[in-house]
Amino acid sequence: MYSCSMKKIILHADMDAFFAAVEQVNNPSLKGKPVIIGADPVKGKGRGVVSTASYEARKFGVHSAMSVSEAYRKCPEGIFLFPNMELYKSYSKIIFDIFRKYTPLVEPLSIDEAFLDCTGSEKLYGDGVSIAKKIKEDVFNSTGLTVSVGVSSNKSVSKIASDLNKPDGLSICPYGKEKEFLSELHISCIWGVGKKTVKYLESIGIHKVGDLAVLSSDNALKILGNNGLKLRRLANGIDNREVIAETGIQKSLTREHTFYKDVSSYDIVMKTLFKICDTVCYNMRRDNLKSKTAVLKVRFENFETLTRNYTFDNYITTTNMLYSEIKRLFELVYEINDNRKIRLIGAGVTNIIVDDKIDNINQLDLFQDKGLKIEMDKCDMVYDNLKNKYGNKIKRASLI
Ligand code: TTP
Ligand code: MG
Repeated sequence: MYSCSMKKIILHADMDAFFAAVEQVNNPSLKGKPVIIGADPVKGKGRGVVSTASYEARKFGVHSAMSVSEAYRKCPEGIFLFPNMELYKSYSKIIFDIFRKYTPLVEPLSIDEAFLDCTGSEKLYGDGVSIAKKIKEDVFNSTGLTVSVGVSSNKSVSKIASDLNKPDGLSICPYGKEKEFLSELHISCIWGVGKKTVKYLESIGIHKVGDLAVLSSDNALKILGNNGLKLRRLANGIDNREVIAETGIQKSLTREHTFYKDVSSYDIVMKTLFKICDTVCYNMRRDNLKSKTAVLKVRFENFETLTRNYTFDNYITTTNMLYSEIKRLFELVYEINDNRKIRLIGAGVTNIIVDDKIDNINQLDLFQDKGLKIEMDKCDMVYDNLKNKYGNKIKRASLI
């Protein structure tokens, strides 16, 4: 029998000490010095947290998310700078333009990090290792910055690999060796294994990825609940997720909200996310846009920004379908970073297609859903009709 699965070349690229490194190339007098990006430490009395620290500062034990006052105590000679997001964004653009030279399939994860599916680029640029080397060189020649790259046949392994030899790293996992590659690493490297899960797994003697990989599926389910089988697959080096490219055409429909004051209340975040999902879904139904991929964006108080996505088997049609997935994605992110306040959240859909074949859903009679081919929530239908008629003053009771 022929197998339809094809060996892929997936790269994960992550800039080294990004904000701090940009400051250093932008101002050469900072080269080789401990640079700490965050707030003013006010001689150890300042508030706020560290966004990142140069590798020189990391030697003193300074790291992202530490309070600036603690960073000051560990490294009083450090050069503390406020973040200059506009500067970092301009460098990010140069870097992502370089990534897109090597493949159109670039999925950004944050301002300094992306997956690249280079499967189709072999003829032009050589195998995965050659492509990774070229990208590293290109980024360095254009910006003076270093990037660490992981190369393997899937997202999860490449992401783990890029972190193994930072800074200026290049780590390769040969095809077919994924499981061995991971087996001696600590479980915390697995995507979705947060602090709480690590603590629990260690308490029952599971420390290495290899320990997780050998669990029977029954045990994985018993120990880790619904996520058990997925985490066990990842521990075995198996990950079939596609790299989802961001293109220039309107392919996404998202909304974001910056809080007036950074928030730590789960309820406020959830309410805001529901509101956003509601608006996005209404617009999607109104304009006959269809998507299977939900996206979430979270920016923490220290400007760390994460995006997560999930692709359903079916199209997202109801507000509740989108909202429950966004909620799940948020909870995955939040477990890892639980004590940080949130500055901004965003949600929506990506990989949109416009479907002209479906009649305008809004013209259908309220409860006459017999002939409707796509699943549609009745509450959404009533809501859409009222909103079309009376405009934005129509609000869901749950949001009043
Ligand atoms: P990271 O890639 O996580 O960190 P980094 O690039 O500084 O260092 P590394 O070499 O370990 O990759 O994050 C990218 C940027 O995002 C980082 O330079 C600053 C910002 N950031 C925050 O603002 N807060 C945080 O807690 C983290 C982790 C990152
Ligand atoms: Mg980085």
